[in-house]
Amino acid sequence: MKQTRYVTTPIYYVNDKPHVGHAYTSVAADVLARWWRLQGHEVFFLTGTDEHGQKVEKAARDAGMDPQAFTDQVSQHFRDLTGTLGLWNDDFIRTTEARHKAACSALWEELARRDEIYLGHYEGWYAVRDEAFYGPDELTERDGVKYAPSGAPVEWVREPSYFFRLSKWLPELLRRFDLPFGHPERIDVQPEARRNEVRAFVQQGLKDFADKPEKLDLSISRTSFTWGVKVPGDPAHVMYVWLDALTNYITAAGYPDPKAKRWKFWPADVHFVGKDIVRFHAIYWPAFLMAAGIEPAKRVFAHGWWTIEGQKMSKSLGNVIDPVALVAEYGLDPLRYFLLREVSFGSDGDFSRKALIGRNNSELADALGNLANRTLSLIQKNCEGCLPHKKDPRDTDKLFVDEAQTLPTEVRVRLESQEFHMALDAIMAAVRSANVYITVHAPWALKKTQQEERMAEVLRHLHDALRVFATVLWPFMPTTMDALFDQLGVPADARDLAALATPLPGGIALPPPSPLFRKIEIEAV
Ligand code: ME8
Repeated sequence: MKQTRYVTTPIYYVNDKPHVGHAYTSVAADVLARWWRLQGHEVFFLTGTDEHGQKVEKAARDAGMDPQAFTDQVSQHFRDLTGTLGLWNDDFIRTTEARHKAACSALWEELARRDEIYLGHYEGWYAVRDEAFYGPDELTERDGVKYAPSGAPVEWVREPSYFFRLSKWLPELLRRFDLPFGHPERIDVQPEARRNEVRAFVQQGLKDFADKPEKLDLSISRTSFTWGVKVPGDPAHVMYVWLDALTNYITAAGYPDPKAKRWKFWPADVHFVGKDIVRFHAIYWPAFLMAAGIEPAKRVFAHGWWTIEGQKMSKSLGNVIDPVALVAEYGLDPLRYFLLREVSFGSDGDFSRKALIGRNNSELADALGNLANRTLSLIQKNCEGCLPHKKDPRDTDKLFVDEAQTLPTEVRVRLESQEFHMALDAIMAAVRSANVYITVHAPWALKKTQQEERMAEVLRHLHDALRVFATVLWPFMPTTMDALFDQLGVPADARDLAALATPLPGGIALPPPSPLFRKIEIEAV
């Protein structure tokens, strides 16, 4: 039976159009999903939109629209973006869909049945922008307004509310955070710094409220607005938008139907999130699930934030980057490559046009593009356009041939731990070695000195290496690598990792090559 794999992006708020931060998470999840597809796994990749809550309700009101019409419109921008970014997602979920409301109600009822929910009164600080509650000691005050650590203004809220017994689950969470790697019950929060942050937050809470742990319970319903999923049996309340939103990950897997076709994908392998929403995914979400008797996701991976040309991305600075414009300007694959190459996944990074152009020109156009073009042009010109037969490598070829052959294993190890930048580092090191190899063995000169047999060998080793590069780079740049596969004569059913074990037959005709990447002029920007 095939191994099942499940990866998610956060579902995006529809208060505004998509920006480059959204594109980043989505591309990372797509690369991992495609990598698993290359390995022959059965993959479920989910993305979608988060459409309830006060923040979205307010955005609809500001636009002078009814919330449903407004969310239909903005959600469509996110759905269109999956096409623009070349995502191969298996589903696109909207929290306003009937299947999702049904899943939320079922989860609520299960929690109520297990006595994990009680009715009380909420009094405290709430930030609409973050859709989050904050403790008084987390706030700062400026000009009479109080702010959350995220910079969002908070307001005082006092209303009847249902509570979730979060306090009860915190010790169990700590136990699971601390289990060794590979333990089936471990909740793996990555990177390490985020795991420590989440652990410390839970530990501090347990210490501060040792004698009144119920203070750590979570308010999970609101009565002051209506744009949300109604609480079963008490329609004056709508569910807290994060309980609603997090549930999307099981809705799409078919919850509450245990016989659903997709339930085999749960628990998810990786939830990709930005660093600002780790708390929700690493504390609340696993606690809700454990309380309902459902296994939590295996890993939460939090990536960093992008600044834009050295500045925080913000509407007021007018520097919010539209990913659709970026794709139009630089092409999809250079953008996908840049996002995962430029910074280590998990750290913050700076988005600059100069850096994107630099990576495109030196690594894609020069190093990889020229290597492919030189090799394939020589095969066209000097081998009558036919792939040379495979021969055992001579001693002087062995190091190069081995490096290419072991590359997929190295990439696998890196991608299994979501070190996209390290996977690309290893691939680019191998591309550089191939450029050294072609320069040292100079196949263009061998023809002239009547060493045609040797020339054919060298070109074949280069062709084999290019096939490996196309395979391991396909998850990152699917369109361009499909073009490279075409030029290399790799048939459609041989474009995966297992197929690399079977060499292409010598003698097959290859099409004339054409450039894979274009160089971008810095002056043009
Ligand atoms: O948080 N760089 O949605 P959202 C990188 N609906 N990532 C960034 C970024 C930046 N400059 N700005 C934002 C939500 N992001 C909830 C999720 S999931 C059940 C509900 C990231 O549209 C941010 O970190 O506000 C987050 O992961 C993602 O964009 C979606 O943000």
